[in-house]
Amino acid sequence: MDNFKKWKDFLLPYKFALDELQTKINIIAEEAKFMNDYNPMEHIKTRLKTPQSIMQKLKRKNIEPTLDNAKMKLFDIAGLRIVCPFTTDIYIIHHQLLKRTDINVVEVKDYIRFPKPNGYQSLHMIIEVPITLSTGVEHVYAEIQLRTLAMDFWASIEHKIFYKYGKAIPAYLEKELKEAAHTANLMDVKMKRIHEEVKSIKQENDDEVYLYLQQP
Ligand code: 0O2
Repeated sequence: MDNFKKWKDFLLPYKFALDELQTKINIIAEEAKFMNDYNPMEHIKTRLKTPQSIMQKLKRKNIEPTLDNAKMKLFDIAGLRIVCPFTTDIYIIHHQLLKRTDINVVEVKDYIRFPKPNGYQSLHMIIEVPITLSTGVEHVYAEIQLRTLAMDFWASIEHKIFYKYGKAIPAYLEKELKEAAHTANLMDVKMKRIHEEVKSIKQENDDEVYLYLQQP
């Protein structure tokens, strides 16, 4: 079998897993909008790791770069990122995913409560998705990353600059990176507080209008 066909066959179930997951996540968002008039997700992004990136990751982890090892030892070949307005939304979606019976949550890495040393924050969920193919059911691993907009801003820029830089980052830059993550975190906290205050002002106004309308 030529190399291209081999990779195409290997990656196909991961693509299907992403298609299925995306549909499930869209339904969660649609239902929330319908029930609460609020969407806990800003945007969703999916990506399949490239063959080159799969092999590089195996080598980085000192694992022999074979397709079998990729299948058994890498859990983020299929990746889905959910970017939320607020941290509270992340944990709400996380709980909804934990309750589902059509996927199996294998591992949760909470880099929000316990950020990485460089300041990276996100909630990672490794899940197993059953995919029904003509040949039978295949169980495929996928990684869901949940982040706020501020965390995503930090992580996306950091990924461009440093992630996989391959060398030790100078200490003063590492410190600045951490400070930037802290600033992103402060912004999350501030925006959440403003949101809560606006909600309570709106509630007071609605209550006043209601009482006014109740008057004889
Ligand atoms: P890419 O290019 O995004 O695909 P481990 O549990 O440590 O053995 P792993 O898989 O490295 O193995 O787990 P981890 O730490 O949960 O990282 C998984 C993914 O999270 C990474 O995938 C990144 O997408 C993201 N990530 C983790 N740490 C950082 C970080 O410090 N900065 C940024 N920007 N992203 C991070 P890949 O395959 O490493 O990279």
